[in-house]
Amino acid sequence: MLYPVLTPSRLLSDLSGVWDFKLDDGTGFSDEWFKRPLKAPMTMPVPASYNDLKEGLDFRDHYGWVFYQRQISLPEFLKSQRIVLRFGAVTHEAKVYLNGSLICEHKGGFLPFEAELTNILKEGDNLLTVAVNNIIDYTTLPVGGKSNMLSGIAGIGGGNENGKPQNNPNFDFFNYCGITRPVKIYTTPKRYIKDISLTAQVKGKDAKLSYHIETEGEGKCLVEIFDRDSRLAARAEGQEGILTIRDVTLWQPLKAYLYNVRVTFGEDVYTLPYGVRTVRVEGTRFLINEKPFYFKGYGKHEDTFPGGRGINLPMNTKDISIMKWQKANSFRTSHYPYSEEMMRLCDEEGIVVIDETTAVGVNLEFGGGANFNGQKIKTFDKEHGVKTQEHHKEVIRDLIARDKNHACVVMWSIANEPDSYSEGAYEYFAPLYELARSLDPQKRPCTLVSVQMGGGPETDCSSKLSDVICLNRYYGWYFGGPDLEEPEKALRRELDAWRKIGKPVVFTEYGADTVMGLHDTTPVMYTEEFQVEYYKMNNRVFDAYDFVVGEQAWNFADFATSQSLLRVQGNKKGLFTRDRKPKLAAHYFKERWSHIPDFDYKK
Ligand code: BDP
Repeated sequence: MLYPVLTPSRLLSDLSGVWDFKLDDGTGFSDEWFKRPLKAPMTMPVPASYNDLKEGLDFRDHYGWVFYQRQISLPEFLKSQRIVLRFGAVTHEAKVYLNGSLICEHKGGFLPFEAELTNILKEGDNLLTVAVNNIIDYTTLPVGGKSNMLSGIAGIGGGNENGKPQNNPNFDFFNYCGITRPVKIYTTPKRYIKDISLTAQVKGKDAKLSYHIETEGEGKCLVEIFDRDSRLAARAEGQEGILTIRDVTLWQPLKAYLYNVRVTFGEDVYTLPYGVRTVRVEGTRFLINEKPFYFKGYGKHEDTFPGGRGINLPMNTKDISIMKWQKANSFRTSHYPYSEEMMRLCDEEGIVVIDETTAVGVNLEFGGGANFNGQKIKTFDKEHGVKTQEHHKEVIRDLIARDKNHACVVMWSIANEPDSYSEGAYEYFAPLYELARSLDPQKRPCTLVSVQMGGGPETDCSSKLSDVICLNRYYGWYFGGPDLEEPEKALRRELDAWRKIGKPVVFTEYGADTVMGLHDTTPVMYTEEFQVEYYKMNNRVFDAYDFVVGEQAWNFADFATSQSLLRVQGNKKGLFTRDRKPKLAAHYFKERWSHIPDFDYKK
């Protein structure tokens, strides 16, 4: 799927702004709010999550539908063009109406979707209404349940019944919702370029690029590649073929280099920035451009105040600047695909990305299987367990369609902390890996991110399915903390077991909650000193194992969650506060990572 851009043949218009907005009071659909202007609407910025933008729990914890509305009109001179309405993301489900008629529906809150407006736009004003649903359940990704409690992370609980229906997320981040990414209208000629796929092979100094152009309609295709100085580097005709770039400049972590691939098809022109690099796993090494790479970085969230999960371009830029200050080179898009704008920025800045689906919470074992009111249901129980597999496939399809050309993406994460160790897990996951591998033209490595209670290589189906073993481990925090000695031994024992399967291991999460400003001479839990000691212990162990090829701290920054006894106005495991001020551990990692090279750290 192509990102909408302005080109000599395509017009682009951004519908960001203040829209009309209303929480559904239960009559939104029966009274057909989408048919006429909303009565007594509030104002609401688009794009943003709505939850923190008006005061009160009823608003923040609203359960169900909300309505967004505005008028749109387009200039007459666009009549000859194909006109497309495009949403970057609407969390979690959308129904889009134009002049009172449903024109498209979409499930899944973190990937783009489109509706063609070409023959349905009227002259003058058109009423655009978007109904947005924030309900999560056993069929959605992320997974959640319904409760009458005002609390709950993954079964840790601790809330009070208040009788109102609530989302009960089976995951540890606030269920921010709304139209969270840009809404755009773009045009194309009637015969147009639908999609572009590129794969590079590097031979000596040259790169061979296999390309495939999908078009609507027949015609001639021209593909030209320009270097950064706008010099033609390669040229070919036809919808598919091979281009040779001589003396190629590779895209490298932290040394990005992007070519511009310009495709011309009849009247349509589209330009795609493209970095040439290779990636593969060999034995216990993760090779980028054939050199062993070491992941230094974090799991992140798209989470800022007050826009929630709404796109925040300045913060994205700031985050990458901080990463570079700290000598990090990578992050994981925990626990959902990030905005296309962030992915393009990572291509530009040379940040390496593990690209994750929305599959978080596919695990009903959290809290001892007591989540969702203590029902003790097995995750893959045919009758009562999760019903996410079909949607999971859709998400994988759409994610790869969106991100397949990004140089920054070096691995797909199929899920975060699923129940990958109990009955039915292999049968659930094997087809998903197969699908990802068949769809990705670049054949990137695939992984899933394993939860600590899943045990080791014998029980976790990741050991069979994944190219890289990704571990979320909390030795010295949830497991054994505040003691760090016994947890260190346990971590070593676990790594001794993983060594036997001969695959690279990346720690995709490890961390300790730390409230900025709490200090002590003895490192006690929640102080900044404890966080540093915790990381020193874990990192010492990682350094002792040559097949550990990466460390991604949990989390880059503090972030919002549901309320519970273990969450102090959110999750405080950030190396940085939510407004990006460094804790002691941020300085510790800056020092550590300045001594760890991006390549050849472990020979
Ligand atoms: C892991 C989850 C992550 C949580 C983290 C934590 O993958 O989303 O935020 O634990 O507890 O289980 O901080």
